[in-house]
Amino acid sequence: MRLRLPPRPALRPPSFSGRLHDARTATSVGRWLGVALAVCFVTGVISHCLQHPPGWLIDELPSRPLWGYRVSQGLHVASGIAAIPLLLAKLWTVYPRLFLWPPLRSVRHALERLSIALLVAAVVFELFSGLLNTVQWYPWPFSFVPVHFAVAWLVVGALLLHIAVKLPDIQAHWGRRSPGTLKLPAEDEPDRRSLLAWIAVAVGAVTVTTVGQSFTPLKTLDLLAPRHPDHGPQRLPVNKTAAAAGVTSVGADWRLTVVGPRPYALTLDELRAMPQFEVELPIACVEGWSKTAHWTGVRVRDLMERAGAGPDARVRVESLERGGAYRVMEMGRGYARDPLTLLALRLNGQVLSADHGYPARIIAPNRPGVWQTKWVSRLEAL
Ligand SMILES: Nc1nc2c(c(=O)[nH]1)N[C@H]1C(S)=C(S)[C@@H](COP(=O)(O)O)O[C@H]1N2
Ligand SMILES: [Mo]
Repeated sequence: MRLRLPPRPALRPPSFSGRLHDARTATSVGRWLGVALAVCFVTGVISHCLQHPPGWLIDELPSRPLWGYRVSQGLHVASGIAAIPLLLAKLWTVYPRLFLWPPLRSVRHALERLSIALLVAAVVFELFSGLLNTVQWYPWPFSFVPVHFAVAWLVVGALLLHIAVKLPDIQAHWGRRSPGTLKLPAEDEPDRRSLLAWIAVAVGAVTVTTVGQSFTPLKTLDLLAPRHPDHGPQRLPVNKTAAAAGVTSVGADWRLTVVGPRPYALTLDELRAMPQFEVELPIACVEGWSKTAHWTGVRVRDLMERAGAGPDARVRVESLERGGAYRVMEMGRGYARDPLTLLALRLNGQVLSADHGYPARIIAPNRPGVWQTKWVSRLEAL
């Protein structure tokens, strides 16, 4: 039986003169994009577990390595940024297929195109919502974290499906000596190599001009990232200033309240009279910047012990801030009993500035910046 194809439209689909819209180029670019998305996904799940752990995980979260969250979130943002030029290159390589005629050949073909549409939409959404989050711009009505996290799973599902469907093509074009590759015109190879080289230059350029926000050896090249690790009071960036948080008048009547079986309150002078510890720990913001600083203060576990709390207690921390998502924070016992977790009073040798949380803030190892609560007024054993 002969299949009757629909007539070609009067308006002819465009023809493409570029010769690199082929499976070999799509495979070359696709595998780098795949690596970037895989790194971005794994580090994103780590970030999510540290920021919003499910109940059973709260006490199991490790407070080591000290730099764990800093590296993982630096990679998350860097791989997401690197994926943007890779995605654009990949879309350029395959976009002539948008104009395939007939657009749908079978149910299988329809499902394949649908899954690609879903994949492209989800990846574009993830990369651009993430990028806008790094500059703290939220031009949408939904809350960023849950939606960004949910769509990440959509990307993974659609990507695995895409790889499974394209596996024969991927195998045929993986290496220069793969069987499918030989059939392509050899004269395109130099063009393909220069295309790939320019993609590498683009990825290198966006990486080198932004990665210094967390990888401080490259901080002098940090031209495009929204935060520079050295810019801010006491040589540390600030996310929310004291003015923005409405914490502008901390007076001599400030007290730290510690609640446990034997609750008590301390003045700032009494806190300063307790044994002080010094730690070298980073603030690692989920938005991508991070920087190590020198903190001095009182161990949270000493404060909790004095209130009669057991070594397994979780700690709830409250800020003077009136509202805001980070006014209240809870830490699992892994962080609460870590000797490096401090209620810090000093930063880089000086009394904390208002923007860094005067009179007291939390600093804990291997934790997202959002949970390094500033302007602390109350600790409670749970
Ligand atoms: N009370 C309170 N603490 C807070 C925040 C906040 O908005 N309110 N922002 C957090 C975020 S998102 C980060 S990255 C760090 C930044 O700390 P820094 O300003 O001292 O560098 O503080 C955290 N502590
Ligand atoms: Mo942050």
